[in-house]
Amino acid sequence: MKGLVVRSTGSWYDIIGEDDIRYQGRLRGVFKNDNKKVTNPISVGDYVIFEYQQQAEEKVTIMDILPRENYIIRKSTHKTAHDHIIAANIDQAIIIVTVDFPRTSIGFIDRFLVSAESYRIPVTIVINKVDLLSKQKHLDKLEELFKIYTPIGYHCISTSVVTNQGIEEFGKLFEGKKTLIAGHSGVGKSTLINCIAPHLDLKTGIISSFANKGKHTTTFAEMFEMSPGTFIIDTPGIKELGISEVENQELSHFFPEMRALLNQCKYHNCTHVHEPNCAVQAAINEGEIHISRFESYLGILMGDDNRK
Ligand SMILES: Nc1nc2c(ncn2[C@@H]2O[C@H](COP(=O)(O)OP(=O)(O)OP(=O)(O)O)[C@@H](O)[C@H]2O)c(=O)[nH]1
Ligand SMILES: [Mg+2]
Ligand SMILES: [Zn+2]
Repeated sequence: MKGLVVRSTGSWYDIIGEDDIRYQGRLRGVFKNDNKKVTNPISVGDYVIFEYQQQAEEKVTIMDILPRENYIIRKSTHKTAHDHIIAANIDQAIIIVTVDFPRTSIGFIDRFLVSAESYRIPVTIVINKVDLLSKQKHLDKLEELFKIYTPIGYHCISTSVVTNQGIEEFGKLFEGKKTLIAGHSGVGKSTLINCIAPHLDLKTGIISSFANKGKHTTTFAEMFEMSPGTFIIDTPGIKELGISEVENQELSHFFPEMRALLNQCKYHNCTHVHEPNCAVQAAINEGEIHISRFESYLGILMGDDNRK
């Protein structure tokens, strides 16, 4: 039977079969080694083919995985460890970020956007916890985020579950889609989902006042059906995000504002760093490309972001 993986805890996978029954599956032994580079050969959102085990009806064996339309992958922060597929076959991704409590860096946002752009997965940027922003420097940062990302085509919303700001708009993003929710631990991913789908009653955590960081309350990615045909995937907080599987030569294709200029560079294989008559450099000088975006580009290019 064919099924959709909705939860994975390492060795067991929760699968919704075509018969709408929830099964627990394990991987066929030999299959496990097929894909050596990732910690999880199967991720939430994967479609799989499974067979019943004889002992128990609800325990099944996954025989095969169907080709993925797309996926978001997190490069491991440990050199020795493998990459991790966060979710597969999604229609859109929402990155939840915070100016503070905890702080989300621009570099992190940009690396997430690159990961999504490599499959042309649409991303909305949700800036949560704006109720906590009283200092002018924080309010300036909030404004800056809108200034950086709105002109290059990313929909940005600011939200607060305390004042309800932006929650209605947030709730409208999901209808009929399969949506991945990602971001650092403690930014309010599960809390925001609870706001628009209280029946899910997801566990949420507090922020450590000492480190000003989340405590990794959500431990496994899980897909929920909010209403028929509308799926939401809550995920554990991502600490760092290295970029995997993107060649230096193609990196600028995943920055939409650079992509638009690529055919105007003198050299077709321009890296936009040192070449003469580079349209990207010209746009930076004109203030048309935000310098922070170029800094992220360079960071990824140079591999100083746990890439290697
Ligand atoms: N002030 C304020 N607190 C919020 C807001 N949204 C979430 N929080 C609080 O932030 C804390 C962390 O929220 P969670 O929803 O557990 O965060 P998470 O992103 O799911 O974290 P992980 O599961 O660890 O990845 C909780 O104490 C929430 O009540 C908000 O808009 N304003
Ligand atoms: Mg959570
Ligand atoms: Zn160039």
